[in-house]
Amino acid sequence: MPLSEFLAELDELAKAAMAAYESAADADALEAVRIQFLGAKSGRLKAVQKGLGKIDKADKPVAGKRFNEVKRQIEEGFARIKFAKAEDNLHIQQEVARHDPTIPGISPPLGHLHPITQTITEITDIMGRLGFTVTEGPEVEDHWHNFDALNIPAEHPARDPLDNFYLATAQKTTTAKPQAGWLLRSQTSTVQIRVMEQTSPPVRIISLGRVYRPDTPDATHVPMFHQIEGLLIDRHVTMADLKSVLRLFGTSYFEDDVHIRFRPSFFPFTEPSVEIDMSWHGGWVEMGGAGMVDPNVLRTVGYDPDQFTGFAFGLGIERMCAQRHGITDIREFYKNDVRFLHQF
Ligand code: FA5
Repeated sequence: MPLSEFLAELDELAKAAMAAYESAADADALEAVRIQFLGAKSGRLKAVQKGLGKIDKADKPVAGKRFNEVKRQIEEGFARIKFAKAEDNLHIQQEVARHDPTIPGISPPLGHLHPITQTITEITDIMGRLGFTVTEGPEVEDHWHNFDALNIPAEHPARDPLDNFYLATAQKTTTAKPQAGWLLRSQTSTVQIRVMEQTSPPVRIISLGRVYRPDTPDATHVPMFHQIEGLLIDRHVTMADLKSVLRLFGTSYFEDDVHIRFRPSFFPFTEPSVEIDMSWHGGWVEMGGAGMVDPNVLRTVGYDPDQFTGFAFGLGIERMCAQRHGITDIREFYKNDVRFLHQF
């Protein structure tokens, strides 16, 4: 093989390698080019090296010297381009990482409290400011606290199995109280009894929690809902106190000058009993029931009705929350549609 042809082949290879290095898009492509030219087995340089054996003996030193130069050139070219590309990348990364405090941050999506939980917190705050402390009672109740002690006699329709979730668990056999058995409480009025059984008057409490009724779900009914129970027992308590407390409470919760209207009603544990309406946007909205605690109830828990009187009220929390936010169907609270819940 003539020397000139071999040298031209080497020059060609060096040029091709440099061009290929330049056009490699990333580190992987660059490495592929290196293998293509410098690969120990089937690299293009290796192929050209084979021509070295066919060079005249006299020309061999020149050809070998030039071969080594080109080999070094291709190797150094690779190292240089690799370094330059890494530098470029670093600059790009630094550009991206440079902090611009004027760009709004990316806030991670955060959950928040359920609207009913928010309402409970708010109501607790308002009633706390009016001097009421929070108490709790069990959701699984016995008949005594759900009915008997609340002056609801054995044959009363409020005990109808169609209106209550009775539990088919073992009966409470040790109690001396009548109507032993368990149910999911149908009202928070049970807590009135539990508190009065354990405290001497005066009493000023609220209790908020879940209650259960086998009501068919509709826009204003769900089978599991929440009530707030209020109870105030002291000397000389009257219906006027009840109305004042409810008005202060309504005005604070609805952030409006709410008025209270009482309509005659009946609850076995209050006498007299009323339905509570609150004025709202020009109309009257029913919020719950209330009344003066029945002397029978006071006697049952060992209070002297000649010394102490008191009022009690019970309001539906879902309906209050719906009213305030303009929700027309309380079932929305329990569909777990985050698009709905996210609005609160
Ligand atoms: C009672 O539960 C009485 N314990 C209230 C009471 C307490 C009276 C203390 C006197 C003294 P009532 O069954 O009306 O009353 O229920 C009270 C409120 O709970 C209703 O006005 C309504 O706002 C709400 N409520 C009743 N049933 C449902 C239901 N299925 N879904 C959602 N809210 C309901």
